[in-house]
Amino acid sequence: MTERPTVFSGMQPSGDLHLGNLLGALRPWVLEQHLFHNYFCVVDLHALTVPQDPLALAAKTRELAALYIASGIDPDSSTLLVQSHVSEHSELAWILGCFTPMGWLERMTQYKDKTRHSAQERISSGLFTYPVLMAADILLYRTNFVTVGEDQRQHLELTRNLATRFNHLMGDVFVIPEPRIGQLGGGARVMSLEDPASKMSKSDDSDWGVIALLDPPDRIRAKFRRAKTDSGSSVDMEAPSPGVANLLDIYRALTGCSQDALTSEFQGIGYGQLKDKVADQVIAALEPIQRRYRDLTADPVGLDAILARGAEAARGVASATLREVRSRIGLLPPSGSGPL
Ligand code: ATP
Ligand code: LTN
Repeated sequence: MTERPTVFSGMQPSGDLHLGNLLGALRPWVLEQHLFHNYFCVVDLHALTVPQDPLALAAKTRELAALYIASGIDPDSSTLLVQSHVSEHSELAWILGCFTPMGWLERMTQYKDKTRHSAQERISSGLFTYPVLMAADILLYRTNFVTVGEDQRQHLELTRNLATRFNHLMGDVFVIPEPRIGQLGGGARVMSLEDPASKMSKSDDSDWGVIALLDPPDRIRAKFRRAKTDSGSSVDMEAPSPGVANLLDIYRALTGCSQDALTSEFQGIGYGQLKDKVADQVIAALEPIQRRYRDLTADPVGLDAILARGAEAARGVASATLREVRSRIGLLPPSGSGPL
């Protein structure tokens, strides 16, 4: 039997998970889970790149793990882990950082976007080296594919370049991973309901543009009713404005319907009706996730046991990769761990 390719992916336990995270990442993970050997990670060390309240971070870490499972990740067939539980991530990140030219990090658009309005003194160096830790996450597991939203493409490119550079300088150690982005068609990038020119984002200042996965149904409906469309009143499928196109994309991503079916359902209908139909689909998709989430969080001990099991399994693979890296670059093995 041939080995299934490895997928590694992760999300930060900061802010509330939203519909963009679900359609851009979580749902593709779940739908393709049976095709791959999977690692799904709660990247708590990445969350530290901006200030966090300690108690809230711990709670968010459990919450995110529960949302992974509630959304359909099966912890018996996929490895579910918390990044900081496997210290190899931090160690490899340091080593890789020493192989990363500053210029590569200076070109990262996410870093530039996130720091544009901040004074230099307030930006942590962790935010700058964020993509190196992400590369370490991925490379530790000899990952073949990384399933993420479009906005992570540049980070993936840096991971590939870094792995290629290391292999070239030190001999082949790393598998070069490939991005797996927007394989499901529409919905690869969900836009804010308030400002359809920017992506739906956890760090959005206003809550009205963002559908949180744990929002109650009436709040979801209210947010869709307020969603920005345009000065028209009914759907023109030939040339929908960005706000309308975003609503149609969400509908298509959730129902999996074809473009023809979408056109016959929505051509010429009023914006009010469009918004209600999309809200209905979102509410129906989130209801079972919210129910399972409540059950899981009622048993934090059970959840922690799942995470302990995941860390144990991950450590086995991660430590083997790190051992090889250490040996290639000339770090002396600790006594008792055998000859170089
Ligand atoms: P922040 O705005 O604080 O950067 P975020 O909402 O972008 O947070 P992340 O934790 O950075 O969320 O992203 C987790 C995953 O969700 C990534 O794979 C990312 O590509 C995907 N993702 C995030 N926002 C969207 C979106 N609006 N549409 C599609 N995918 C998204
Ligand atoms: N930067 C990613 C989160 C992340 C990640 C990873 C995704 C950290 N490490 C490894 C895939 C693989 C984001 O989605 N914001």
